[in-house]
Amino acid sequence: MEKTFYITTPIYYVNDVPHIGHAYTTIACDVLARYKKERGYKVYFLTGTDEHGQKVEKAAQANGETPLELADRVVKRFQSLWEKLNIDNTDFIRTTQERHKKAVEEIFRRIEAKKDIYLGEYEDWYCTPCETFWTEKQLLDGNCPDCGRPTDKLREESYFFRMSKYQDALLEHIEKNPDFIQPRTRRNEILSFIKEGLRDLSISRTTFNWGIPVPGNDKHVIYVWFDALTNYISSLGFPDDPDGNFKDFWPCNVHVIGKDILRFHTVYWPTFLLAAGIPLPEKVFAHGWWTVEGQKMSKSLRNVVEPNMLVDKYGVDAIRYFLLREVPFGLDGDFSHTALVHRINSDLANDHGNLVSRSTAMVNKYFDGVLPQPGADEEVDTELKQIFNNAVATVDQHMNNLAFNKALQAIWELVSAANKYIDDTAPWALAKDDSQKERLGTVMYNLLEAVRLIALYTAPFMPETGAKVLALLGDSEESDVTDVRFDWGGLKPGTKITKSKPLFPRIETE
Ligand code: ME8
Repeated sequence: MEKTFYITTPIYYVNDVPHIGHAYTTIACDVLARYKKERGYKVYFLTGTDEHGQKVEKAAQANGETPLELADRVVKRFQSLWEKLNIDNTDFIRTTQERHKKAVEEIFRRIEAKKDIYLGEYEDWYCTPCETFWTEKQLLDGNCPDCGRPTDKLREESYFFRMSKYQDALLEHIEKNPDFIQPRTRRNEILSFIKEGLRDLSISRTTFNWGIPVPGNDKHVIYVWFDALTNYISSLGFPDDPDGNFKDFWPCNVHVIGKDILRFHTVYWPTFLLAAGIPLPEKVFAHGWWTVEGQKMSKSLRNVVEPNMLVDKYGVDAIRYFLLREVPFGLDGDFSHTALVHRINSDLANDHGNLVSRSTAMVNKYFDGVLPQPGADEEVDTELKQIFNNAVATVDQHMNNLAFNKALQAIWELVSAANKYIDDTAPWALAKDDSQKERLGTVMYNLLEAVRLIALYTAPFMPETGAKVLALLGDSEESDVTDVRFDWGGLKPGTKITKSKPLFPRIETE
């Protein structure tokens, strides 16, 4: 049976334009999706936009447009940014699409049929920016405990989901599946939240219109989180096409999210699914939060980092690399131009870029650009091969743990090993001695093979650079990506090797 892999980003609200935080999550998912493809998996990678709810309705009103006009406009901003960042998603879901609406209605009906949805009355404090209800007790000085902004007292008729009924089942699931919520600190946070007791959840609103009407009672619209979370199955063709993508890809392998929306994904979503009789996702991974030059990103501080501008200035691969290399996935991080420039100059221009230029230049100088046949191994060659062979499992383990920075560290150990191999074998000295021609050929072969493997490893992170380097080595068939390509010895002697231009020009700083 074919190996499959399903990965999702959150669907982003259209009341805000995309910034570096959104780009971060989406790039991380793209990297893992590309990596799994390289490893021979059939991959489904989903992203999209969350277009309903009061927040979007209010933003549209403020702009003097309809919510759908706003959504149509902002969705283009997201889609063009993903294109610019080389995001290779399988589908893009919008919650205003008919296919999504059908899925939301169906899951609502299923839960209602089980008598786990009932009509009641609500009185609580509502934070509109967070689209969340709070009890009086949960408020901090009368404000939202999550974002600190003021809340409004709301009393309304509402449909409720019997979330309390699923408390024990959810606890048991989390306890039996230690990897369900990652990282571990997040898991502990959710465990103690559930142990405090789950209340029934209000899942409809009557105070505004912008949403999917409750089946059979269009005075109510369905709560935006009930609506939004369903995107993860509506994209797969649930409920109309149970034998297609839904069968192949559900349950999802990993929902990647920011830590801000952990509770929705690890309490609400799994209990909805339990009630609807649908299997739970395998894993929810919550990454950390980016600040900018030490400060929280906010429109009022005018410090929102605009990804389009960064790409124009530094190039797409440098941005993708930096975001995943700089901060362990799961921890908070700070974005600074100094740190970015430092990474570009040292890791990319110096370590990786120089390796590729020196290697391709030498094979051109000594062998007219035709890859020689390797001869017998010396100790230094065996060591190099061993380092590369060991990396296959190490990198794979880090990628499966979404430890992108560790995977990159392991890959850069390969870069260092290859650079050290050049110093140790001193090809320029071998070239001066005709009797060492065969030895020089072995060194060149091993070096270029190392460059090929590094290109394969870096390609999910830096697709343009990866493809560029592989093309220099006469390998342009990106489609031919299978596990075997990670074995040592894939380059064919006799291949024409093109001399590389600098991959990453150094950025001059004052
Ligand atoms: O919450 N640092 O959408 P949203 C890191 N529509 N990541 C950040 C970030 C930052 N400073 N800012 C945003 C929603 N993110 C809902 C989701 S899912 C069914 C519905 C990223 O537009 C991070 O992934 O507010 C966070 O979880 C997401 O954007 C929130 O996007």
